[in-house]
Amino acid sequence: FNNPHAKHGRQAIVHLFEWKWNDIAAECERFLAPKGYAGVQISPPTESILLTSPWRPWWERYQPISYNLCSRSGNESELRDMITRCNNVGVNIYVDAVINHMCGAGGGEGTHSTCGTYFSAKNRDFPSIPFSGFDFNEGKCKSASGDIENYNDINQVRDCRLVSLLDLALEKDYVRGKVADYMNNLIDMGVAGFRVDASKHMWPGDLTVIYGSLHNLNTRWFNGGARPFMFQEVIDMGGEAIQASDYFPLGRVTEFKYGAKIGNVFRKWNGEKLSYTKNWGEGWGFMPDGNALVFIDNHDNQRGHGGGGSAILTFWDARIYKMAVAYMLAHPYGVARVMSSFRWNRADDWQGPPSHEDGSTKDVQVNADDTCGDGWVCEHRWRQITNMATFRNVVDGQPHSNWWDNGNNQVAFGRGNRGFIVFNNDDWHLDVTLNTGMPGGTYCDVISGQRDGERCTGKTINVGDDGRAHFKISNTEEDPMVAIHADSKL
Ligand code: ARE
Ligand code: CA
Repeated sequence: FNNPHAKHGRQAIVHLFEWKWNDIAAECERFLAPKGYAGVQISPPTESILLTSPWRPWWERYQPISYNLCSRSGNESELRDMITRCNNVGVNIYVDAVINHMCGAGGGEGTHSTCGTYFSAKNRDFPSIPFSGFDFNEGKCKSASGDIENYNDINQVRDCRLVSLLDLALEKDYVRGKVADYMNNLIDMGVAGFRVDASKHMWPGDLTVIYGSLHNLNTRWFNGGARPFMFQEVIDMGGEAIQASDYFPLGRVTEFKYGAKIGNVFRKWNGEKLSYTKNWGEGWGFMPDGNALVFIDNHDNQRGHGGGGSAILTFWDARIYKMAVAYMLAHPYGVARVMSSFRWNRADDWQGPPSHEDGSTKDVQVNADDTCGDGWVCEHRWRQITNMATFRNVVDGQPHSNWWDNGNNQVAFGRGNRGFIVFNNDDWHLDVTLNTGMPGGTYCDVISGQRDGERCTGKTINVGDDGRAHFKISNTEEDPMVAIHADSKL
């Protein structure tokens, strides 16, 4: 369950948060495959509650009403078409699976769902699956309110309602079977794996049984016997009864410490310095490399939900955000996920994706210069980030090497003889000759530009036959970093 089954040596996953299936299909073909992204994490594809107060919040999708594949992103045939087209160009699809719960206890009764399916939150009745009162943990939960009140009580965290969301009795064979049917339907359509939402709130033993009944991946696109890639969303910042390690036997786990720490480093908060990241990864108390799914921000903590706090970097802090994403993509630790967001009014963290008056999601607008418009941020298309996703592919399998730092916030490191990156996050110039470990020649910096045939649209870096190169980076540059790799050699 730990293998993302990426094709063609591709490495980075991108979360196309709230994108419509048709846009994702087009993006796989026109951008993700040519640029070398390995896969896409998609928003939950099931039918969900439809909320109007506040108006169509993004989080309505985390409240399933049925397992019909009919959501704000599109219908089942659009989903199927997208999975097929992305697979055909070697881009994997990973589904955000919301299987811990259904909608909130106060979700009401009626057909206010994304495709009009009837449900009753009050009676715990979801007839289209069907789930009824017997299929929830009401009897099992011991908290006074029925909600999770104490994160240090393991039983509460797993058997009570997360923010009032009706908690499924995953110990029941019947419920496990319905959840597995839903996931198997997607596997058979060709998805490569799942982000398992709210994993902390499910017993590892229950998940073991469910995962055990999942099909192998579809052999139209994957090797026989390939198991789905599973990554569990578990927020473990330390100090709680439930730990990320409880989920290691089940696959990869989100490493939330990564984004929180890197935010402090690049913001220079709490005495952190870039030079302290020489032993970044397990040396910083993160989980074992083989278990980690890493990211700078996610759809929750970029807007103050979930874990991480105010240190989390997002596109709103574009300059240091690009540096942090570049650092993640250059560094060998973990499976890396890039966030792709929409803009929202920051006072209203609930605001859903760019939408028309009727609540339907807008198409993603792509500009002539490859950036996006109409409210879509498309961080994954920012040149610095796209080119570093390519860097990660080029240096795959190479060790972290040739570390240099100035004792402050200027650092550099390489990846064997395939790539080298230099950062200047100090308030003064960087001017230094470093051993890059790269073969001699002229390289194009993939941050300020990129190689275009024989020419370079950005800075050029000359590496001597001894592997040494001179780097000058002003602290006032738009992007105070330089990166070169084997494929950027002129
Ligand atoms: C919304 C409303 C609630 C309302 C509920 C039901 O905001 O007020 O009670 O609906 O009507 C998302 C949103 C929620 C939203 C929910 C359902 O973030 O605001 O609730 O959708 O629409 C914990 C979990 C972790 C979870 C975070 C957000 O452990 O799994 O909370 N993250 C995932 C998703 C979210 C999603 C859900 C789960 C639910 O990524 O997008 O919620 O499907 C400490 C703990 C963490 C805890 C964190 C925050 O750090 O260690 O475990 O995370 O605090 O409480
Ligand atoms: Ca639960």
